Order: sequence, then structure tokens, then C-alpha cells
Amino acid sequence: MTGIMNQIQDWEHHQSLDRDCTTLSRHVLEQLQSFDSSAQDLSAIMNRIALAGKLIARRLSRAGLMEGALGFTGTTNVQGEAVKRMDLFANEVFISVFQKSGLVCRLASEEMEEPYYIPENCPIGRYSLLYDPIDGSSNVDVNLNVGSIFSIRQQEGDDPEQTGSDLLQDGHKQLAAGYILYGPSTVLVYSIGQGVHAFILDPSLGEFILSAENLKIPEHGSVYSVNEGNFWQWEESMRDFTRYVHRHEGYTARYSGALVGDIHRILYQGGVFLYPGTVKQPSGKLRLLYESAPLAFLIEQAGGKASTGVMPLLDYVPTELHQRTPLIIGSRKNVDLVDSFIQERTRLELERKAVS
Ligand code: FDP
Repeated sequence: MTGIMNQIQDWEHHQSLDRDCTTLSRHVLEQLQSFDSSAQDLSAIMNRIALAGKLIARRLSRAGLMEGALGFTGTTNVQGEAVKRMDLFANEVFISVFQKSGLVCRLASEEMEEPYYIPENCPIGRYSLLYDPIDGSSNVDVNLNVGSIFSIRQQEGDDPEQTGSDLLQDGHKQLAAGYILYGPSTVLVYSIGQGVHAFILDPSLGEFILSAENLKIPEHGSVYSVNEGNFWQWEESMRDFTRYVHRHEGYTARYSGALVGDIHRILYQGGVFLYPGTVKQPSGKLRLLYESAPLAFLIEQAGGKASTGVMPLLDYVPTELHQRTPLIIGSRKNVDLVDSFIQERTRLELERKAVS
């Protein structure tokens, strides 16, 4: 037995030495092909986000053994949703890694009603970080995968009221976006508008190491990922799509309860994720600035597509910071298929109105 273990350790040792250990910060600089101050800034920001990811991953890995790490806080957030202790912890982690960094002037997250300013950073750091600290919080207490989503934007103007009104712009304005998936391994996937790249946290090094460069989402995939429990609350077009995949061979349902996990699968294997509007929530559940737009930026960079059902998701301009949008995202052909059901229902509706 000891012999086999030694052989495995030897093999693992050689495997890791054979790898070209590209770290995240080096990768950002290589991507930008520059060492100027904005390239250095972006690289440093990504490094801080990675640090937040490590701190959150460490907490998650032990949360079940710690007093007071899991469960609800007893409060609700700006959206009226019950806040979990891990949501608060992760929100604070993102703030704390950017304190005194000179990098990010303000942070906005779904856990905070208004943007959080770090005044000492503002004279030099004109960037804003928008983030969902823990995506898929319902998975936290049962030890299933969760994620963090992030987006970096440039601050425009002085925002005198400190409400972040300049952030109410379309998704093309994002400089970078990505997510961290806390699963069997911790994976960071990001794009600065030059393809999509994945890094895996090597816990023995405490570093995110490049695992895949220039990821391309398959043009079509078999997965459809949606909470079918909401079927009776959807518009007819969404039910048409669901009936279609039930009746055609080659589709399979996967829904993890955490958007980041579902998107990660779809990025690698193809398919479509949907969170349509419901009767109770006509704009769906997902927040545009912290969830949908960053993931749309990433998926489009990988050759996929994202739509609200009415327009390309990245074109959508919000009117409020915590705005929600329906989301249809994934492989190009799958998204087109869903959109075709929406267009068909719209056409029928117009015809019906014209006749009556
Ligand atoms: P959660 O509220 O648990 O944080 O971000 C919203 C989100 O999770 C997504 O991660 C997830 O895909 C979705 O909501 C799950 O919502 P439903 O339970 O309504 O399906």
C-alpha cells in the first residue's frame, strides 16, 4: 500500500512540475500585452478578487464545523430576501480586500442598498467592483456548490449623491467580468474582453493556476437548466420551449440551484440556462448588474449568447441599481431556439390583436 501511495505522490509531483504554472496576475498582464498603469491596476484588481475567493473558499470548507457560520442572520436584504451569514461574510470579504488598495473606489453588491465607497482609494482608483458575493446561497447550508460573480467598470463622473447612477449603463461597458465557483475545486473564470480563461486554486500553493485558455462554448448542447417548478407561472412561450425539449430526444435537464455552477457546466458542455419572468416576478429573479450582465459578458466572449427574451442582454440599460431581468444564456443555437418560441408567441399575439 505504501509503495502505491509513494508512486502516486511521485507521479503527482512530476505532473505539477511539468505544468507551466501561469498565475492569474501574470496572465492578465500577458493578455493586455502591457505593463502600463491601467494594465497593472487590472492585474492587481484580479489578484484581490482571487484573494477574496481564497478567503471565501477557506470559510466554506470549514463552515459546517464552525459556530455561527451557516444559517440565516434574521435580516433581509434590499431585495427583501432573507440574508444568510455566508452572504454577509462574503460581502465583507470583498470590501476588506479592497480597503487601502488604491484600486477600487466603490463596490456595489446585491447585499448593499447603495454603493460602498472607499474614499481613500478614490483619488487614484477610478474602478467600481459590482459583485454577488454568494450566488446560490440556498446551497450553502447543505454543502453544495456556490459561487461569487464579479464585474469591473470604470467610474464615470463624480457621483455626488453616491448612488452609483453612472453604473446604470449597458453591459458592454464592463471592463472585465467573471466568477469563482466553489465546488470540489475552487475555479476562477474571467474575461477582460479577450477570451475566457479558467484557473484552478491549488491549495498547496495558495495560487490560482491557469487550467484552460480561450474557452469556447459549444454551439449547441443537450442541457437545459431551469427551475421547472415555476412552469405554471411562466409565459406561454417558456412553456412551449419546455414542452419542446420534453418531446424531442437529445435534451437533458440539469439545475443545481446555483447559477454559477449551471453556467460553468454549460460553458464547458453547451446548453442553455433560463430564468424567465414569473407571475410573481415578471422580470425574473436575477440581478442585471451583479449576475446577468457579468455572465453574459463572459459567455459572449466564449462565443455564446445571452438574451432577455426581448433584446441582447448586454444591450439592456437598467434604470435602477438592483434591477432584475429575465435571462436566457448559453450556446448560440440553444438561445436562438428559446428566442424563437418567444418570437412565435409575440407574432401570434399581434395577429390576435389585429383580428380583434
Ligand atoms: P440564490 O437566490 O440561492 O442566491 O442568485 C439567485 C439564485 O440563487 C441563483 O444562483 C440560482 O440559479 C437561483 O437563484 C435559484 O432560484 P430558484 O430557487 O428560484 O430556482
